[in-house]
Amino acid sequence: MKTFTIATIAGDGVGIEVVPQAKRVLEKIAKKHAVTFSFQDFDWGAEHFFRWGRMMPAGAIDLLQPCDAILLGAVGHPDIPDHTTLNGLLLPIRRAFDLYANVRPAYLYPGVESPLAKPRGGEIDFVVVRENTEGEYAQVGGFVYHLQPEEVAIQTSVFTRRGIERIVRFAFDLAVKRDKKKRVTSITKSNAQGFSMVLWDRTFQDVAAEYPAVETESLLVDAAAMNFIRRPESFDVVVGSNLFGDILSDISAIIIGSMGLAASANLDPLRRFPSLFEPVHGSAPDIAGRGVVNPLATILSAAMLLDHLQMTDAARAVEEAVAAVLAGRKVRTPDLGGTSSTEEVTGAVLEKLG
Ligand code: GGG
Repeated sequence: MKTFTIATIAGDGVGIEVVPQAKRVLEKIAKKHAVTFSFQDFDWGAEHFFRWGRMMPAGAIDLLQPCDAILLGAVGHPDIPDHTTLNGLLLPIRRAFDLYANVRPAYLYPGVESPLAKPRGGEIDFVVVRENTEGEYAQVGGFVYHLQPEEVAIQTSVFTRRGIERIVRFAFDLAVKRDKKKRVTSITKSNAQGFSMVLWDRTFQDVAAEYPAVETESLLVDAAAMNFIRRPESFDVVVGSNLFGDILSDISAIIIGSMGLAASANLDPLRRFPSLFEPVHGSAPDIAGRGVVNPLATILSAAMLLDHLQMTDAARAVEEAVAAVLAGRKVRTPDLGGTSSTEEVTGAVLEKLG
């Protein structure tokens, strides 16, 4: 029997509640698909920071590297600055394993209401592909006259042709694989950012020339934000830089009904290192510990993990079970207007899995 080693980092806040729910689903899948998941749980995050002064131990990357995949809950704590939590855990893992493709699907499930008036179930179906290792999140910069009245902060974006080319190519390959609208939309702000984003535009055009069967569109990020609301049904694959992809994927998450439904994969498409799967939402301290967080974003992230492990049937089974629960309109957490608990929603998914 094949065994996959899955590292779990539940992290902080609601992350501690949603990761065990995704594990319940993976355990059920293991029984049905004759595989074993060996979970290695790492208690890194805010509590680790309070005790040891760092979000994860110095050897964390070495501990994760032999695993087949990583499942992450959320990072962030009200008593620790956000830049400390993010730069102490998630961003270093993305960089260490060169997880350059952050894939964030936006699908409006039948039975779920979008806050937008027009789209019905199935009518929003696109994927945001976010460059995940460089750009605005490269952490290059520093302070001059630190903490003095004349303080200066410099934060430099890093855009490389190699980095842009590989993420744009990933987006085109995904559009071909999805075989839907076969359309890639590139997001920049090249009217204002005349170096990095102009390089992005040129690289996009060069890669696009290799995919004549794929339609292309280029939008400035402000126009893209507007069009995600105005014509969400027109998008197929949307590719953007680290910051723009991060921001736009919160819009795409909310127009499919809830942040609690937005899954994501941080992929090493070359499969040299373990890829990381996480809900798009953060640690949500306002609802943490109450047993009401929506587990579906993490369960759908686990489905993406199964896909990455080439357990395609199992991945589809999880997605169909989630779709059936949502179409039933009965068992749902408060973010979707329901009164069910986190555990009850997972229970309904397990029941649909049979
Ligand atoms: N689910 C992981 C998490 O806590 N995400 C919140 C967040 O702020 N992530 C930043 C990022 O994706 O770059």
